[in-house]
Amino acid sequence: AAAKPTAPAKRSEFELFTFNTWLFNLDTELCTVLSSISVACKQIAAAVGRAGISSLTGVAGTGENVQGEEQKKLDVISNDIFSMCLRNCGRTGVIASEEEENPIAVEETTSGNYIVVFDPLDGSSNIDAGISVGSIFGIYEPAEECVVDMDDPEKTLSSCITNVCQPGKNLLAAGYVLYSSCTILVITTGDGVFGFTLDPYVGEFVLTHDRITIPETGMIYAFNEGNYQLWDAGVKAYIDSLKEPSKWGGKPYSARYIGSLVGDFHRTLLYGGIYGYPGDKKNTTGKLRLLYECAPMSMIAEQAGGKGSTGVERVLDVVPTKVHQRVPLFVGSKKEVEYLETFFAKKA
Ligand code: AHM
Ligand code: MG
Repeated sequence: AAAKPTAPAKRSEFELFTFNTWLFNLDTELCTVLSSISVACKQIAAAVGRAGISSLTGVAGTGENVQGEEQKKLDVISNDIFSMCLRNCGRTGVIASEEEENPIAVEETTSGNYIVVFDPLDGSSNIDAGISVGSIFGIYEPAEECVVDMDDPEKTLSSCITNVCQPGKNLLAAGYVLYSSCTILVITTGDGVFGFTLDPYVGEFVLTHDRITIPETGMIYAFNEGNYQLWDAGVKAYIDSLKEPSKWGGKPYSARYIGSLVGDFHRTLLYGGIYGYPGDKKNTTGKLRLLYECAPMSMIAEQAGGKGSTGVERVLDVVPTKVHQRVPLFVGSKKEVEYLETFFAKKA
């Protein structure tokens, strides 16, 4: 059942509308999964905040992950925290992480059987400089009954992959947690977008952003322009056009790029504008992963009145064929993403 919570008028300055209160409006099984994710993210926030003090910066020495990227200590820790919380909640059938090659069938499941996809610590190249990072997650219902056959690991794995490889339009819930000057959890269960800020004194996520809507337009773009020479003519022409003062009759757009999807997306959600990671000559499908980066962010954008596109297709319609599949991503204000799409249409 979709949540329809809106914070009631405050009766006292001490009254808090917490994430846990909000969760009571949901199906109890889903509520248990989301509650476990919020606990994982509180733990990760604590680890990120103390990284420099407790020697948690730097690489883990575990070598490259499935993405061919060197794992940081905090990537490994965050993945362990996320996985343990999801296993312990007893309601997840399959989990798939950016940090693990294959999805995992959860033996501890008692009921619920949700499929959870996640990137436990996105933007981790920023950690050592104390710059914003985040966690991203999406939750699906099983596409088929999950086969867990300990004598046949291949059968189990193929069933897990089928359950995980669902288009974003099937998502029951999507969210992220930004670890920045404050820790903020943003979530949708298909009925609007809500933001909860972690009160460090009380230890609870408190509703601070009730039904977020993204501005229809916005004068900020977030692209890694270092890749400009590798882009297609359409993307180059689009970015060039944003620098023309005449475009909307006013000043040129501002460029902002943290290099942390969660931070760049969160600013776009609140202030408007566009975030983009195009395909390029070297990586034709871009860098970002469909299942646990592009699809959850696109669901949140759509639920807030914005758009998520590959340039030629709605991100939520893309059916994954691989767990770690990449797609180009353009997400943000509706009119900004539609304007970008006209440059792809010209090319076709
Ligand atoms: P990660 O999952 O390995 O952290 O990579 C994803 C990150 C995003 O947060 C960010 O938007 C992007 O990579 C930045 O990439 P680049 O450094 O190529 O601009
Ligand atoms: Mg990531």
